[in-house]
Amino acid sequence: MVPLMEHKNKFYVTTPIYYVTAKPHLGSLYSTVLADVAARWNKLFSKKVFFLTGTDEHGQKIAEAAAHAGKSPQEFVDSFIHPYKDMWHRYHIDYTKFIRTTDEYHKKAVQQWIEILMKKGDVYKSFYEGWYCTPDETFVTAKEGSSSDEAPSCPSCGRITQRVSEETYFFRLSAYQDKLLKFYEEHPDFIIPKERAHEVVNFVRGGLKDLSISRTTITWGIPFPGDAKHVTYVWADALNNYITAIGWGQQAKKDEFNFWWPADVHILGKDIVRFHAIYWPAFLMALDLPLPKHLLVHGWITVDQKKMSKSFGNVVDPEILLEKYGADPVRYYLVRQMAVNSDGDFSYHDVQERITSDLANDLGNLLNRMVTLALKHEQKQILAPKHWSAESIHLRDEYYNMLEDLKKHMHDYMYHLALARVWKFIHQVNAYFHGKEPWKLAKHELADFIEVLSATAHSLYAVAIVLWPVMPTKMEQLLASLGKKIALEGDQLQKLEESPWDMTFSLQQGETLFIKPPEIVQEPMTSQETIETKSTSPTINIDDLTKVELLVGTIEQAQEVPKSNKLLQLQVNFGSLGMRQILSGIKQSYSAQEVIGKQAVFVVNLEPRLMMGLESRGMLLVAESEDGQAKIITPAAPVPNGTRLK
Ligand code: ME8
Repeated sequence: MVPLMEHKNKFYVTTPIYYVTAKPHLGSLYSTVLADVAARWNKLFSKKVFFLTGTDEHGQKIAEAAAHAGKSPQEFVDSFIHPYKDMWHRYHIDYTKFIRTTDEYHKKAVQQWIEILMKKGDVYKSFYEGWYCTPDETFVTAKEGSSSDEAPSCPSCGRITQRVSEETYFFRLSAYQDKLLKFYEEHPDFIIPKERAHEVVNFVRGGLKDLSISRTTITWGIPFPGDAKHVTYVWADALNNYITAIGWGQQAKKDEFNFWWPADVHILGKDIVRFHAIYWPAFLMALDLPLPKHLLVHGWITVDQKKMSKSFGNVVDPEILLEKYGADPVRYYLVRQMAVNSDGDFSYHDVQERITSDLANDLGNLLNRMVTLALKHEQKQILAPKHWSAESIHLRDEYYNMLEDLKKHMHDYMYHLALARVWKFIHQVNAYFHGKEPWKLAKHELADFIEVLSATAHSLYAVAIVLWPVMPTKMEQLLASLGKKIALEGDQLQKLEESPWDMTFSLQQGETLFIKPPEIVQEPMTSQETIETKSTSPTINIDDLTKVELLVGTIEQAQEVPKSNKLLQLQVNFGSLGMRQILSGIKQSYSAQEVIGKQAVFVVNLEPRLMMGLESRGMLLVAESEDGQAKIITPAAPVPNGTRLK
């Protein structure tokens, strides 16, 4: 068995390196956000973290795309580096290193790898005759029994393959079949989720053929050492990025390499599992290097149940999402909505729903209500009480339970479950806060009021820390509202778990944490389409809303106002709150007779106004239909007169 390095207080995470034939799309963003979440989560434990991402720049696919664009391959790949780095920066992706496979140190290290393998006899020269899928950069074997000149389709993407017949260097993959099977057996959690391991094991059991690792019919690749006719096969080049980036092949970086390797987790989509679970471990075995601890294999983001890809023309542009919703809400949507272990369909409706319901209503409003109420009652410094009530202790127990469950989900890389668990707790905090009615306690029970503020602040503090890996900027803003900062020294989770809730908070009114997105007018899909933004009023907070007193009343009497072609004079019954005269400009839409007996919604705390010599003490709410007609707003079912809207 290949020995695993002893445990070190470090965490090394990687994303796939992306083919640079286009700007990043939502799929590449998804893998990269997952890696960023993993990196930041480990930083919370004060681990040393190395987060690697980058670009895969060689091979036939890129050479063809460059030719199509009328550029040299180098010019072509260079043009995508800024868009990638810029996008990652704007999505708060805090990578340690961005590797390009055209980097000199990488090219030299790959050549060194080939030389070592040649010396060992793991690489030999022969002839390859078969099929090749350029979009997937993969050799495809024809099905048993099919005629030798019938092009098979690629088992991964379904496209028709091309005939390849050339001299090549082979890697002796077949020699690693048994070792690989033994490794999978001894490391059942190598591939996450486990379901994905079966297909890999079955494939290897089916027999491994030696792998062609050089091409003579293309020139855009790393020159094969000692044989100028050949360039290195793009996957043999690309997979090695995971070791070359941290110094393998450079004498001066030996210690650095030994510190970081093996990778703790490689994150990748299910389309490239075979390369990572079979070829890559075999390459490492050939070097006598330890194998990565885990592969986190996530599903595909689909649009209308079809894989999102350039060729289907259904690519979602992360740039548009960023402009519409901001980086952190999109990160949250991706991590929460897409189950790591299965495919997930993208929809704007779901993005809006997640932001409105989870972020703005459940989390943002809770923070805002708590801080606004506290400051309104001049409570800025919130000290923890000496004794907690039973309800607060119950909430604190739920907080401990949440932390325990969350840690397990995060450890298993089931991030969508981790977020669902945090939201269960946020709902409990909301129920606690509203159940305690602190706005009533503020008037007569100051100690109880402060206790509710303190328990809520302790809960929100923990929520902000554990959600920081997913929404770093927003959670730093939340912490600032509590008078706190993110600390990355020591084990933050342990601190939360051991907290007896004895912190003091210094509350600050910040900007609204999450803004509800306006209704979608038209779904933007690709980068070519322009973004349609609706003009919206500035947002208000809940306190602004409660300033407006909205009551349901029944119109008991109605008559036309003489000489006015707009106004009706209404007498409205508000139950125990009495009758009121309200004038309304609905005469073009309703006759006086039509409105009598209707229940409707009124603003009742507007300043009284004189219209045509008559006093109006309120305003009837109406919606205007497309043809300009006023439509009275009526409760869906009758309610007692004087019912307040909330
Ligand atoms: O395969 N849903 O690069 P690539 C989810 N260069 N993830 C998606 C996705 C989708 N619809 N589309 C792409 C390559 N991805 C090689 C990798 S690594 C040594 C070399 C993500 O640009 C997902 O992680 O085609 C997938 O595996 C990766 O992008 C493929 O990126």
